[in-house]
Amino acid sequence: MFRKILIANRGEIAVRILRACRELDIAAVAVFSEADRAALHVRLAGEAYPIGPASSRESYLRIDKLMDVAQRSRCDALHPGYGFLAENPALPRACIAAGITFIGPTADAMEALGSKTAARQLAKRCDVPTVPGAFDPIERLEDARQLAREIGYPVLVKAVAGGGGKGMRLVAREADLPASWRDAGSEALNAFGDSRLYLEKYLERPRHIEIQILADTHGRIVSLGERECSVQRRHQKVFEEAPSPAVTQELRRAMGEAAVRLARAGGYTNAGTVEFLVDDARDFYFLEVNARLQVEHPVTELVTGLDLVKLQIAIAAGHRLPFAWESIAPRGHAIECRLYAEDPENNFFPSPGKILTRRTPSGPGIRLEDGVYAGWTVPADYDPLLGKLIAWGNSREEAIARLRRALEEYGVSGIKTNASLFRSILADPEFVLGKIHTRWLDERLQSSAGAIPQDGDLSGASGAAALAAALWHVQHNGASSLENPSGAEESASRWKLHGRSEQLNRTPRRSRE
Ligand code: MV4
Repeated sequence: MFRKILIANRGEIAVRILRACRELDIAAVAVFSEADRAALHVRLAGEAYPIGPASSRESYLRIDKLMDVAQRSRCDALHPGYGFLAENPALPRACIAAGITFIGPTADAMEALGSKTAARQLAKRCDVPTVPGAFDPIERLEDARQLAREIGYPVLVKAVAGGGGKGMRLVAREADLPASWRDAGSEALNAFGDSRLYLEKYLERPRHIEIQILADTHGRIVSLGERECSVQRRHQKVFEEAPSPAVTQELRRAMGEAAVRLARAGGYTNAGTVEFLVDDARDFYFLEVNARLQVEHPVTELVTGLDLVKLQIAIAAGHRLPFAWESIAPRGHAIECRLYAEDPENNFFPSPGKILTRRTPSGPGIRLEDGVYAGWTVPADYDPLLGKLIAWGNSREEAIARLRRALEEYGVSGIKTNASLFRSILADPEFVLGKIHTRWLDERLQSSAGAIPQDGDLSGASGAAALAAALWHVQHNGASSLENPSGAEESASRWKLHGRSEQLNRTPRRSRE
């Protein structure tokens, strides 16, 4: 086993990996940019070293600096987390050159799957269904036009180096193809340094369902089942759950077998995710492979009882997976929501800043994975993910009820968060019935623009009391006496409304009542 692991990441995922190291009695080394000097992952690590200025280009993306820290602190392994360099084959290559074990797939496997068209070819070769479309990059617009005519509109123009919706354009008719082709190409060049494009038939309202796999270095590959990730906002996942309300045992087996075949053909090792689109007929189509641990891994952990980070470390150390995939069936149900420092009332604009107070939920079936603390300033330099709140229940209904309850207990002041969005989604009858698809949330937000039922809505009876309480406070103590001096508090939960009415009851009788 390893003696010391470098954690080449920040935020909640760095904290998650630190915890696994601690449980395994492996020393951990954190790295930090100037903006993260006081970050939680730095405080929890036994050792931490600076790697440069706030800009991730000059810190978390600098392979040379990471290798320098790893060698000087005598690490024997490196965990990349997700994002940053996690899927960049140059990182495992640099690790090999430095004699450090990379906790993840090989550079070759990353390369084989990093090109979307190469991955589609691989899928075709091992009988994994793909969406109709190109299997090679398309160089000329004329060829794109030809193929689009054959498969029929609408088509989706995608970047060969893509992923996550960047460099992607939906094209409804031939007249729109030239402009979309140009735009997608320049966006892809900008985002990936690679302007190559291809296209696929556009599926209208599929579900986005992904299979978690684990592969050891001795040839055993197992599927840990699916995660349903259809609730997204502009290609950003908002909710993830396991199992999927749409997946039957037969479909789970078929998708799991397809994912394992693909991983085997790609020479894949360690933890990975195979993404699929699933249509109403429950036909599934391969989309892409994510060659890393994913943000939403905890929902799989909660329904399988496995610790994916510890398993990643064990696999990298050459251990054999101690189970067969036939033995893994999901138990109960888990739902995760991603807590962002964002303003839901201002188009989800990032809302970095100092966290004044933070109340964390707990109780049955609740897990909070976050990387922040009260008094810390969320930097504006990175993705504003604060962390994740995950609920487990015996049934989907119980998991939803627990997540709803935990969101009432959760509260942060000083910055805005997107927590009100989750409260409203969890109350949506369509979501509760599991009738969701990849465009569900965007369509819902569009149709109710500005009318998202906010928790803490000031129209109801308790809302009126809360408003009265707030006004009373302002009149008697000035605006600065409010919990929320800058008006930057998230929408009040019922918990907070209750707290305010208590405050109101404690005040001297003479001025009211
Ligand atoms: C698609 C698709 C429909 N048809 N491809 C989104 C990001 C990347 N992983 C691939 N994605 C999709 N590819 C075909 N042929 C739907 C998505 C998709 C999506 C599209 C629009 C709005 C939200 C979406 C969420 C997930 C997936």
